[in-house]
Amino acid sequence: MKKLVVISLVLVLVVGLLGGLALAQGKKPKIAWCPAIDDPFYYMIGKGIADKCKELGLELFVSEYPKAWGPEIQVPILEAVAARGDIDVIITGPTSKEALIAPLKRIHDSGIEIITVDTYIGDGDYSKPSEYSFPLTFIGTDNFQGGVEVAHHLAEMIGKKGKVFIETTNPDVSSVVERVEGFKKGMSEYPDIEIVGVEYNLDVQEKAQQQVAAALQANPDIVGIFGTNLYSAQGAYQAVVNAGLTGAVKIASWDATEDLIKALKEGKVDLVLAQKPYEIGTLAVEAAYQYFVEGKEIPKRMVPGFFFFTKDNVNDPESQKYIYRAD
Ligand code: T6T
Repeated sequence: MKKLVVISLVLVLVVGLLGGLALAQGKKPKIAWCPAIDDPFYYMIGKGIADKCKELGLELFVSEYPKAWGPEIQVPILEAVAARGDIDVIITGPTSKEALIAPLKRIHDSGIEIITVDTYIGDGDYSKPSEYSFPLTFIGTDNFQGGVEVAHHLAEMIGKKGKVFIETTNPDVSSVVERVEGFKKGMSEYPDIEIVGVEYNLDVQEKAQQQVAAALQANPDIVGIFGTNLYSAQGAYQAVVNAGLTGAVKIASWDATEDLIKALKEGKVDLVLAQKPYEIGTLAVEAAYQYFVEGKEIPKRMVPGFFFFTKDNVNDPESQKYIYRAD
């Protein structure tokens, strides 16, 4: 009799435990998408997120698209989203490697999972314990490798010699920092190429244009420019066009906006690196689904590739899918 009671108790416990587990694993998360900035790249991530949420039957809240880049604008938006009380996971692109650690940690500690896309916090290695390893995962381009490859393409285009200039956004944003580092690494293989300057436009296209115009005045023999993101690149080629140097100064640009693709076709830009923002978005939602619904462990880093547009492939039907079109 005593044995029977014990067995029944154990059974009740096991069934209860399994039930609890099933509940924990079965919950469909409510997702919040908090973009870092109002731009075509982030629209494409948002489109991937929205499509995947629809496919998986997940509820989605989308915050405003900030009009400018930076923690001052981003943090209040994130905090307001967390304060809603109905969000299970926030997908966002931290606008600073350091300044976003504490605000995101507070949100995480309040019970909301964090997925960072495009940019990361700390050194981006969430697999080893640290003050910034709490996000579920980081999903983004291999920016360093992209920077290296851009350097080799640009070096070829300028005959492996001459002065080049880098136009970028911020010194503390993981994506563009890696692009600059990769570019410098790639260019270090060419003894006759000199990087004459790096300017930071804080993701403002007009500022990028002014900075490149000033750089061209200071160094009239610049032969190549690397614009590390879409506003940097769009500002850079406009400055070169205004200076009447189209074709003489080669432009390597990052981000396949319709503007940059048109400029490539017109010969105002010479290279465009396309990231895969739509895929970044779908992967983020799949990760949230697998974690919450299927109870799976999520890889701490996922890296969709990139694609280079040149004047030779820009009209290929196969290339068109890489253009950022959020309509
Ligand atoms: O280049 C992208 C993104 O990868 C970067 O982190 C910030 O700028 C963009 O959003 C383009 O404007």
